[in-house]
Amino acid sequence: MARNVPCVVASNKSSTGKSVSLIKRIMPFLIGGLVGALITVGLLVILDERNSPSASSSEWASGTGEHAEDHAHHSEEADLGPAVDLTGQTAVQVDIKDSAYTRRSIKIAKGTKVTWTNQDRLQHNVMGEHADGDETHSAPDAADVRPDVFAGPLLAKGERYSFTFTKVGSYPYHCAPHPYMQGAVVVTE
Ligand SMILES: [Cu+2]
Repeated sequence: MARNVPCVVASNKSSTGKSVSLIKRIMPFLIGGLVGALITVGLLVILDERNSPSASSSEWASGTGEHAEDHAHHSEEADLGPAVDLTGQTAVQVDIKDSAYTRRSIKIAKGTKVTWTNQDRLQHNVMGEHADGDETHSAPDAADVRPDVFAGPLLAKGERYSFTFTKVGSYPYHCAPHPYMQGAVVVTE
């Protein structure tokens, strides 16, 4: 019995010794984890602080976003270059090549028929500006194409779409699956 007590103590000691050494072993991980957590929290706070002003500035920007879009629009229109004057012709051709309309901006006389021909393997279409037209969307089915609506079907290589412009005005257009493809038709008397 007398031996048991020190034995128990010894075993206690050894177990506390073990748990102490366990803590010693774990401590670096605990500290590491704690430091990691603190760094993470710190980063989150910094990111949050960065986000909140940018969120409010983006809100502010979205207030002026329309202006920004306007500018983008103007610059896009400027990018189309000066309209090629084709007012002397009654039928006009525009090729679609390398995902672009070859004559991006044309000026025609009222009643002129414009024909777009796709030279790309990629399918393209031609359709007048509309809501959400700056996002990728589907082109009208060939069966739904109407002669009085400026919206053509997807064209395979070599296929063409024609539209006769009967009203004076400016007709910006784009490609449904590739809205960055843009062009314009200006119709004069
Ligand atoms: Cu396209």
